[in-house]
Order: sequence, then structure tokens, then C-alpha cells
Amino acid sequence: MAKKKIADLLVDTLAGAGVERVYGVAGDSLNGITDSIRRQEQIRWIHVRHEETAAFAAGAEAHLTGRLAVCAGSCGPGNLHLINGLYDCHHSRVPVLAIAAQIPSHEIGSGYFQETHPEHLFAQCSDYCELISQTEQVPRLLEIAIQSALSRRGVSVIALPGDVALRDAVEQVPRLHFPEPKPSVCPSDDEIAALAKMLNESKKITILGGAGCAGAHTELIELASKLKAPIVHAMRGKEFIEYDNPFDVGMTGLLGFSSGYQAMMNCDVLVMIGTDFPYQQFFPKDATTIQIDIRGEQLGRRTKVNHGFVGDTKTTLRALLPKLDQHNDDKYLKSSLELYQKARKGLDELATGEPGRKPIHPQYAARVLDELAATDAIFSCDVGTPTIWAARYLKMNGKRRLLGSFNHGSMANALPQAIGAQVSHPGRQVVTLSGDGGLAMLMGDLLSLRQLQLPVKVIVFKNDALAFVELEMKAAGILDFATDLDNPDFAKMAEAAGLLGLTAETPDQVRPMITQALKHEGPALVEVVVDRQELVMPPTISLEQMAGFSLFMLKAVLSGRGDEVIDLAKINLSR
Ligand SMILES: Cc1cc2nc3c(=O)[nH]c(=O)nc-3n(C[C@H](O)[C@H](O)[C@H](O)COP(=O)(O)OP(=O)(O)OC[C@H]3O[C@@H](n4cnc5c(N)ncnc54)[C@H](O)[C@@H]3O)c2cc1C
Ligand SMILES: Cc1ncc(C[n+]2csc(CCOP(=O)(O)OP(=O)(O)O)c2C)c(N)n1
Repeated sequence: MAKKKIADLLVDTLAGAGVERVYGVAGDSLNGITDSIRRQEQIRWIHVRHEETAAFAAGAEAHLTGRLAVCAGSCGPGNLHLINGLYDCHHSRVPVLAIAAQIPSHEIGSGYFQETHPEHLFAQCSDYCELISQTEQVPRLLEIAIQSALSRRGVSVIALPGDVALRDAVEQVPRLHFPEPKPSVCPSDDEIAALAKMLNESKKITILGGAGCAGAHTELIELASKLKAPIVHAMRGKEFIEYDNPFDVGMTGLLGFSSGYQAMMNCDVLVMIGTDFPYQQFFPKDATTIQIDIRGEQLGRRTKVNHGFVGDTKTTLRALLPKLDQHNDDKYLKSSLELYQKARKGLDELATGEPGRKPIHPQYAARVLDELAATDAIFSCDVGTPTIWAARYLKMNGKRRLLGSFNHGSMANALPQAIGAQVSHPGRQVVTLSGDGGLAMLMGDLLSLRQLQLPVKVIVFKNDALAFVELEMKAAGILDFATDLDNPDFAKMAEAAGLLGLTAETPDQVRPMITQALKHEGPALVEVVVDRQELVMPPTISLEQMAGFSLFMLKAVLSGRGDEVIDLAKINLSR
């Protein structure tokens, strides 16, 4: 029997680890691997148009499934294109393996055509990043990379010269054959007892929960119920915390709700659980802070912490709950919930649309999408104002999922993440909330929807601007500049690319267009022409920010752009 090539062993090892697909763009240095994938049936090659898309798509798959996902790029520019998407995976801590093909091994160090050093380039956005130069290293190094990605929930990169991939393998089969370990991690008995004592003696407790609360909804609600504590969620925790939650008081942060902000600022004790909410200025100064996280290095990273515990949320809360007394004073909880209802009502009032009134409020489009989307839809939202509309108007229910570039904050994430979501979840409705800037940045991959026959629905918030940045400029008191977008007709472009393309220009067109797109069997794009200047006021406005806005108004008037200030006033102040 012919000896296996290194590429074949690599593919076998990936298949043995449960990998079902590799996202990427082909290239000479990847030929061994793509050819090996062609010859077998366990792993599918997902051909996208840009390697950044491949990395974002793999990250989305890993986030949704919790399992290892894989992307690949050819040598030099091919794998360099992966880097931004891989940074996103690294920041989101999702298990992704990147195969970075390398130039011929005997040319390394000569400044050869397309030469880069992936083991240096990717070192910052991975936990494990190594060059394979000897056939004896496979499959062991690949297995270390896989174990590292899974156990550290992060990115591993294997740099593999094209010629090494084509050499005969020394080993013939993968070495590791055990299911992924799933340990329960709990603070010690003494620590749990101390934590229970502290909470039993406290009043006005607020819980800040994040993505680390996934899978622990029941325990979290029971905790809030025992402590009579409002629950604030950080953005990545939205999909796991917000639903069926009578203690929910919304998010905090610049995009948050005033109720979330108040609950954080007014508590005596803040209990942070599975969250890395990054903004220091939104933490209370005088409260006692308790933090529970599975990774010890997270404790005290964002604010001063009085008591830190290492444990996974479910195991820790299960150990803690029987030791907690039932709190009965619900005054603080009630007032927090009242504030939330008020804030929610205020936001809902902004999400309206009068027939014929142009342009459409983006909030309205988001609300209608929320109403029409499937109960188990998977949403992805672009960085920019779509993140705000998703945070405020998409309702999670325990089945729906929400993807974004929330920790890395990269534009153009929504379409590539939708590709990963749809490929890995063929039966689910996948919908993007795309910015016009974000969509244009990786627009080539609209073609992947057609080529891969992915029925993704792309909802474009067309405001002809880099609106989020414009808002930040205004808040900083500088005149907005370099934010105009002279956009094409996205619906026509979509049609030309083989998608259904629709446009909603007035509020009464939003519902029928989104309905039609969602019903359409194949991929569809709806461009919704929305207000450019919807002010997205933070839940509390600092003096500096206030000064920023006034300064903008003054400068705008001085520079003869008084019209715009009046528009702003019309859109926002009159509401
Ligand atoms: C334009 C823009 C604006 C934004 N504005 C806001 C805003 O106003 N408000 C806001 O909240 N966010 C905002 N974000 C998102 C923000 O940057 C962070 O991504 C988000 O707050 C982090 O959410 P998280 O803490 O839930 O998730 P992560 O940052 O992923 O943190 C999860 C934590 O849980 C821990 N963990 C994981 N598993 C477990 C487990 N089993 N048990 C215990 N711990 C575990 C991890 O170690 C980690 O520390 C914005 C993002 C963008 C792009
Ligand atoms: C790759 C990248 N480039 C630039 C930025 C800075 N930035 C953040 S939001 C944003 C505007 C996004 O514009 P668009 O997608 O049109 O959404 P909008 O805010 O206009 O709704 C920009 C330029 C970024 N976060 N990522």
C-alpha cells in the first residue's frame, strides 16, 4: 500500500478530532492539503473569496458549536489575510486551528517569493503557533495544536511548508483517541462557604453576567432569586442571560440601558460572573466586588476586585446555592426593574415607523426583523451602529444565537460569520445586520453565498456613512470627516451576484421586504435606507461627552453646516 503523505495524515487527524470542514482559499503551497481533502469524504473544503472570511467563518462555527473549527491560507499573502479574523477568534476565545501554508522549506530565510514568517506573524493572536519542518513532527505537533485550541479555548496555528505536506508520513495514524475532556471546576469548600457568608450578609447586590454564564441559566436565575438581585448582562452574555429572566435590567456601557448602568453604580455588592466587560468607567467605585471566572488570570482585570474565585459558573453556583439564605427585601430589585421598564419603553418608542416617512429609523428596521425572524434564528451584527440595534432590539430566547466581533471590534464581521453559521447549521435561518461600510469591506464574499448555495439573509443598514465613527467624532467634539460613503445600489449588486435583492426606502416597505427575503429559499439582501444621524445616547452622559456635543454643534454652525445640526435636532430632540 502506498505510504500516506503528511497532508493525508493531517486530514485524517483533523477528521479524527471531529473536524467536518476547512474554510479557505486554495494556493500552490496548500495543494497537498486541498488534494488530500479532495480524495476523502470526511472533511469538506469550504471555498470562500477572502481568507479573512475563512477565519471569521471558522470562529463563528466554533462559537456556535463549541467544537474545533479550521481555516487555511496559502503561503505569504494567503495566510496573512487570515490574521484579522484570527485575532477576532483569539479575543473571543473560540477554538480555531489555522493552517498557514509556508514557502518551500529549503527557501526559508532567503527572502524568497511570498516569504513571510507565520510563526512570528500569528504569535500574538494565538496560544500555540509552530512551524512543522520535519515529517516526524506529524501528527504530534498537530495534536498539540488541537489540544491547545480546545483546552485553552483559543487559536492555534500550524505553519506547514508546501513541500513538507507532500512528503511521505513517518507515522501512519493519529495518536489521540479520547473525547474532549469537560472538567467541572469549582472553588474549594472553604471558598464557597466564605462566599456564601458574604452574600448572606449583604444587601443591594447586583449581578453582572457575561458569556461565561452559557449553560448555567437556571442556576443564575436561582441565584438572583435568592439574593433579590438585578442581573445586568455584558454584550456577549446577551444570548445566554436575557431570556426568561425576570431579573434582567439590560446592558450597561455606552450602548447600554440607563437601568443597567444604575444597577451597576448603585449596588453595595457587585457579583461578576463569567464576564470580561471591558469598560472601567462603568464599574462602581465604592461597591464590594466579587468575581467568579474559569480563568484565574481574568480576576481583577477590569476593575478592583475584593474577592476572586476560580470556577465554572454552573459548578460554582450549584455548590453555592444550597448555602445561601433567601433574601426577602426586594426594594432594590423592584426599583431596578422599574428603571428597566422605563428604559425599555423609551427605546421601544424610538423603534417606530410612520408610513411614507423617509428615511427609516434603523431601530424600526431592527425591531421588525426581530419580530419576523425565526425563533431559532442565528444573527450576526457588524461592528458599527448595527451592534447597537442588535443589542437593543433583538430579543434572545435561549434558541436564537448572536454573533458579532464584540471583543476584537472589527468591521466586516457579519457576512463572514453568517457564512460559518450557515455552513455549520444548514437548517437554520441565518440573518446579518450589516453596515454599508462593513458589507463593502468584504463584499466579495456575497459571491460565496451563491457559490456555496447558502440561504443567508443580509439586511444592510444603508446610512451612507461610517455612522458609528461619525458619532464618536461628534462626541469627541471634532467635526466629522472622512466618514461619507458614496454607495451603489446594493440590491442591484446583489441581483447581479445571484441573490434576491430588495430595497426598503420607507417604513411601510420594511416589513414586506424583510418578510419576502426571509421566505426566499436562497440568499437574499435587503437594503434598508436609514437615518444617518440617529443619535445613540449613552445611558448617562458625562460632562465631557456633553461638552463634546455642544462643541460639535458650535463648530458645525461655524463651518456652515447648520442644516445638519437642525437635522440632528429634528431626528432626536423632537422624539
Ligand atoms: C462597537 C461596540 C460597542 C460595544 N459596547 C458595549 C457596551 O456598551 N456594553 C457591553 O456590555 N458590551 C459592549 N461591547 C462588547 C464588549 O466590547 C465586550 O465584548 C463585552 O462586553 C464582553 O462580554 P462578556 O463579558 O459577556 O464576554 P467575554 O469578554 O467573552 O468574557 C467572558 C468571560 O467569561 C469567562 N468564562 C468563560 N467560560 C466560563 C465558564 N464556564 N465559567 C466561568 N467563566 C467563564 C471567560 O474567561 C471571560 O473572562 C461593544 C462592542 C462593540 C464592537
Ligand atoms: C477593520 C476596521 N476598520 C475600522 C474600524 C473603525 N470603525 C468602527 S465602526 C466603523 C463604521 C462602520 O460603518 P458601517 O459598517 O457603515 O456601520 P454604521 O456605523 O455606519 O452603521 C469604523 C470605521 C474598525 N472597527 N474596524
